[in-house]
Amino acid sequence: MTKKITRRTFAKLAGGAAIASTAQLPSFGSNNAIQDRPAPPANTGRDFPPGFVWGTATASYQVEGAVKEDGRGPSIWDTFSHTPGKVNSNSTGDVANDHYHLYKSDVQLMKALGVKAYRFSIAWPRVFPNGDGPPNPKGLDFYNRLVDELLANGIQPYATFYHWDLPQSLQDRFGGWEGRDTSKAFGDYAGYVAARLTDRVKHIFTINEFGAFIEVGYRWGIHAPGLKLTGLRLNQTRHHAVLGHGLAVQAIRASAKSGTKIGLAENITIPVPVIETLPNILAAERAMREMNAQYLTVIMEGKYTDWYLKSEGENAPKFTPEDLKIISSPLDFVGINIYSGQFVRADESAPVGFTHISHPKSHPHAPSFWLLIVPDSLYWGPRHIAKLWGAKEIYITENGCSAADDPAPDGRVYDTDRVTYLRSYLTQLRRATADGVPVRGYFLWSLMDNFEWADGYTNRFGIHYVDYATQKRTPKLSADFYREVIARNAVV
Ligand code: GBH
Repeated sequence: MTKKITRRTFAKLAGGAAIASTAQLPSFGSNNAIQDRPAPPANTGRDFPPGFVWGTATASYQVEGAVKEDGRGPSIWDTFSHTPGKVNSNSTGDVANDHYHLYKSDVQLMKALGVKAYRFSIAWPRVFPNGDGPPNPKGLDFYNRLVDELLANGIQPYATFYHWDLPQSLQDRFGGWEGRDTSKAFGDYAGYVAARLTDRVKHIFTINEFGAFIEVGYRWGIHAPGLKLTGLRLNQTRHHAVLGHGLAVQAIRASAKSGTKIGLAENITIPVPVIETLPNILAAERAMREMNAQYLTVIMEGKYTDWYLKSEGENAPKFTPEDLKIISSPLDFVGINIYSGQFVRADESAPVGFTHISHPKSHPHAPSFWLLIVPDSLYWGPRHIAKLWGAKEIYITENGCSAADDPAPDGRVYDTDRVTYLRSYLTQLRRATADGVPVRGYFLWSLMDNFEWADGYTNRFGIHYVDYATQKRTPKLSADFYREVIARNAVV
């Protein structure tokens, strides 16, 4: 039976004060004055460690445009996006956000947010138009200008050396990552760039998302170069990608100024214990190694897991012990891109002791169908990495979501769904730092809407809305949210 609460009873419950006017709002303290209440709310239980690095991220082909400028060579994404039917509405990155020309005002957007770091990627075909051979100094100059502009505005540059825009010439001559020569060319390019930028760039990510550009580009054919490899050819291509990473780590170490930190940015598959029991947590840790066997596990452990080699049988990649040493060259930090997770539970009858629980159809997701909402992934991802491999520094190199983002009549975008997503994910990240997981920073994907690969310009991920007809950027509600998070160093 529910008792009807009268206005009077409510006033009593609320501490005896009348609620008729704002001057006499109910108060729980002895002093009723509204001014004495803490405002803004305290950060208790929501704060991040001091010095936590808040940043935003983008990638060259997704924002730069200027694809024919200053001697840039073509990349596999130019070829792919210009092939009819490959990208939604046949969109291309020819102009994209014109960041190549608008980088100074884009740095001002970051400054207004208060970010401490910007993660951008270097277009390999700007620096080496053919992938190898003669460099193109004018191409590297763009990144010199960008880095100087960032530093002049108090923003630390974090550079990714490969975010999928492979020089077309390497695809034509070596089959891209199918060929070991591409791994070698990547190492050479990385050493060349590191020698010229590390007087100012102190953090380098070799490769962005092995698990995406190989699987989606060389296996599913949905991204450039649009191949559908299987069996040994696929496994060998995966091997060449991690080998390229290892060669790059070694080349960067050899040519960089001291104090340069090297890592990667991998979209690991994150097993989340479906209920946090000890057996499920241990099962999730076993799952973590197996679900990432071809990429992060071999990089961290210097060997492929027994289960991966066994299950691939004669299609397992061919490699030498020397390859494994190169692949597992020590890193200074581990970067992970986290959007979603996979629920698992312990299962003694399964080969490695875990079972993956498929999402029901009703599990909520962002407009991008693959982006299932699993906030706990931002807790378990870094925790698994610290626990399994003893990583001392971890960065969340991407996190964010797509949203409908229809501008309101006042021209602004009130992306409450993105704010809700970010708040719930960051709450889990904060749980990780509070548990002592050494997460040093977080890069929100993305600073602004941009070319979303095969989705073209649909599925916006930015916290700034981009009107592509005018190149005008407008902060969304999520930009206001992020500015507040940064200012308070806390989930808000
Ligand atoms: C990141 O990938 C990328 O690093 C970034 O460039 C991108 O803009 C951002 O996420 C948002 O998507 O078409 O069915 O094959 C996140 C991992 C891997 C998720 C590829 C989408 C393609 C699904 N992505 N995947 S499908």
